[in-house]
Amino acid sequence: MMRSLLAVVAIFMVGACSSTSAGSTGNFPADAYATGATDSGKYKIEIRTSPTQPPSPGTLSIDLAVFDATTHAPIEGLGIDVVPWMPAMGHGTSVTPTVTEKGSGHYVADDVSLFMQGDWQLRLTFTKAADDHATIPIDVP
Ligand SMILES: [Cu+2]
Repeated sequence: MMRSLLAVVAIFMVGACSSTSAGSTGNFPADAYATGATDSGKYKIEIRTSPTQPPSPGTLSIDLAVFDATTHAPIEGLGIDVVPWMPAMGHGTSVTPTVTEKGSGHYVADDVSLFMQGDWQLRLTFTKAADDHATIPIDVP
């Protein structure tokens, strides 16, 4: 009787854990994986990766936190184009990431296809509330 009750509890806990693992909208860790600044120096960007950080080769979701380099105020209302690029091999990806603004300066890029191990870049183009570019290095170990 006691043993079967423990089994039920164990199954429930496994189910609870798997339901909190990241989907395409992502659960992102507290610590940034990489940081960078825009070409103008006006804005800084932190990135976080999901479903794992560091990322494994494959399709990721990436949280982009964009804030003012001086005041640290979050920057809202940006359009952001994300181009993954592997500079050592001179290739990008066949899949174009989609970017969704989440508020408070956070933007989530889904379908980021970092399909090989190695050093990648996220080449970012900012439009609407800004006119700027940034290149953020991202290592896929
Ligand atoms: Cu490559």
